[in-house]
Amino acid sequence: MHEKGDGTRASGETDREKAVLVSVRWGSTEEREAEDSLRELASLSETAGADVRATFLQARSRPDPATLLGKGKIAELRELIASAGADMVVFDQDLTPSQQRNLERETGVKVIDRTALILDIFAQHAHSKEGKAQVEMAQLRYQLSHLTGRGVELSRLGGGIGTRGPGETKLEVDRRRINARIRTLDRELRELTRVRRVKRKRRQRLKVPTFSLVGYTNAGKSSLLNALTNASVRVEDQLFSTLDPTTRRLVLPGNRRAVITDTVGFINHLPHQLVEAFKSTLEEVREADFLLHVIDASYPGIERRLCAVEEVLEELKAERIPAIFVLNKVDLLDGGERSQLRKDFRGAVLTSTVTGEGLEELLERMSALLAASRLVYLQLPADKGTLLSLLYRRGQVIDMHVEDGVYRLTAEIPEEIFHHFLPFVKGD
Ligand SMILES: Nc1nc2c(ncn2[C@@H]2O[C@H](COP(=O)(O)OP(=O)(O)OP(=O)(O)O)[C@@H](O)[C@H]2O)c(=O)[nH]1
Ligand SMILES: [Mg+2]
Repeated sequence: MHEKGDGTRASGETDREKAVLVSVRWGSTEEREAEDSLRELASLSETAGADVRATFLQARSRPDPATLLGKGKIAELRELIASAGADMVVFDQDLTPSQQRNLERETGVKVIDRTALILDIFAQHAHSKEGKAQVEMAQLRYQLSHLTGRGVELSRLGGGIGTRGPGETKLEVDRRRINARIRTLDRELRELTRVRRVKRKRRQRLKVPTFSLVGYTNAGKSSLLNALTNASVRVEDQLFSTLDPTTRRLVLPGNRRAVITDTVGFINHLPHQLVEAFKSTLEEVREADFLLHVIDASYPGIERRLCAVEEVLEELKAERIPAIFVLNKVDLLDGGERSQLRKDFRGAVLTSTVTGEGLEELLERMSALLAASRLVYLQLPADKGTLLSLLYRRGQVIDMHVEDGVYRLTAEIPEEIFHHFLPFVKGD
């Protein structure tokens, strides 16, 4: 996928862990999809600070319940580990605690899965108090789900890459202590969520429409935020470099004011513990008026990544928010590839934060979205008073009468709040 991001870890080459990556394909998974996923696992491993020595792909009709891989393949894997001088194995598939244990016994090295790896990267990249608390919460939940039947001896940070430094303290963590810690973190996070909500409410009261950047990790969301607002948010060729949301003001063509927020990127099989723990950060997405869905157009398999992002948006109940698709990094494409993209993704804006191409067009499109409203006929039940007042504040009520305790309205509704009214729109 991308070149190895050097300097991702301060440590020298010698203490980088040497990893073999394994993916087991079964059922209807296509080979290309599995290879793609394995390439992504390599990026993740390198971002986490490991040195990827070899990869190993097996197709089976169904996984072996004890070890995923079959007996013969385990022997092959053992040889590969020895010849590559590897000291760990990373599985692309989630492992149950007993599978992990069996595999560690069979291979003689540390075995982790994709979820543990992603949690580890998040741990390395968390800077703010909130980010750190969210990551720790996700890790504790992961540990908790992997405690069963294990002589519990886990490192504090979940036993991923980069968490085994010499100064590390191995802790005997039992369920009760994990739970107690989860409760403390939960209290802290609730308070931070409250503060975040207050800030957001203030923005909403000021009626400044919000655009939220969403998309796959490394698509160029932070670069776009910087390019559009001259802000300086950390941009790196790494996965999950942004964990803390950043909000910036923006003046769009036609002198329309808006704010734009950058947040954590998504990935295929984003561990649900993370979605859960990052709920308050991701609330920013759900509460946005519009989404800028950023896609790395230079990466093969755009559709798969689009679907992964759509899945997370659904989980966040943000799938109905109007979105502009932004196909970024088009500087890496030739003319033919660009026109193909224009055909495949009608309505998308092609951008490059490197050459500045498409940025004006994007700003124009954002402005047009703010200006747009729809004329509709609504039937609003009497208990939807807040929606009615929202309509009066932000929209244009053209005609209204009440019948059987139901408001019957003809109104112009701005695009950014339209999704609130969708269930009450009658006919055309
Ligand atoms: N060639 C090219 N590279 C780009 C472009 N935009 C961003 N990049 C590069 O893509 C990488 C990722 O950019 P970021 O802006 O950090 O991506 P992100 O979506 O914020 O990533 P996360 O925060 O990790 O989810 C960096 O190496 C950028 O320099 C572009 O238009 N063209
Ligand atoms: Mg970013």
